[in-house]
Amino acid sequence: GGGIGITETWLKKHTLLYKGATRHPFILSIRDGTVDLSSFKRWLGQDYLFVRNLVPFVADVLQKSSKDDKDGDMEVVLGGITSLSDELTWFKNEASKWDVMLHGIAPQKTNQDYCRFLESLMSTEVDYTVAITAFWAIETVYQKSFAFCLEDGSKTPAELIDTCQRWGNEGFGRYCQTLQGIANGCLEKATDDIRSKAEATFIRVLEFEIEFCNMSQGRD
Ligand code: HMH
Repeated sequence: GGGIGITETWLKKHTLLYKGATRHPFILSIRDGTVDLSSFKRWLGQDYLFVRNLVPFVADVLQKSSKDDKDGDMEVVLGGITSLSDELTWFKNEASKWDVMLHGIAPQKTNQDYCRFLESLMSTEVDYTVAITAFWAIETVYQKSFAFCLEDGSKTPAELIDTCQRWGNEGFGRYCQTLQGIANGCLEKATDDIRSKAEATFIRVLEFEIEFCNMSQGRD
């Protein structure tokens, strides 16, 4: 820990893409209170399906973290799985509040593509460093996006505060920083080949996150 890590240099290098994901018009519409409720409901249903697919991916990250001696990583990733379990419960409650029928929802193409990408990262050929970097990026985009909707000056509608709190809370922020520290530690020790694969994966995650927001707005 301490100092500037490799992920921090990537966040600077790919600022446009990172802002594209964390300051997406969908997020900005939540923050300024102009969000289209049909977009929000579409996001809710699709994100529930996405999180269901995130579980096996993170279970694979957990398995990869349990190989060799990845000091303490396994417990952090295990905590991540617990948090996804809570998220699934939350989605079910939230969906019933908004009259969204989770059982009847089919994944849209962008969602399918993103989930297929997650599946590709579950291959034994994919290094732990690449997988944990992807996981850090996936969680961090939501943390930064929703925390922005809670900052001073935001006009997030009262009924969406709970959603923003889900990922925008300080505890989730600390968890994302822990993931970032783990990713940085792995990346420092990694070969150039693995490091460049991890960077390409990070970029791909940002692109998928942008597409996911586009999809939620019906602009896919
Ligand atoms: C699309 N990205 C998407 N959904 C989520 N729930 C997260 C990231 C964070 O878990």
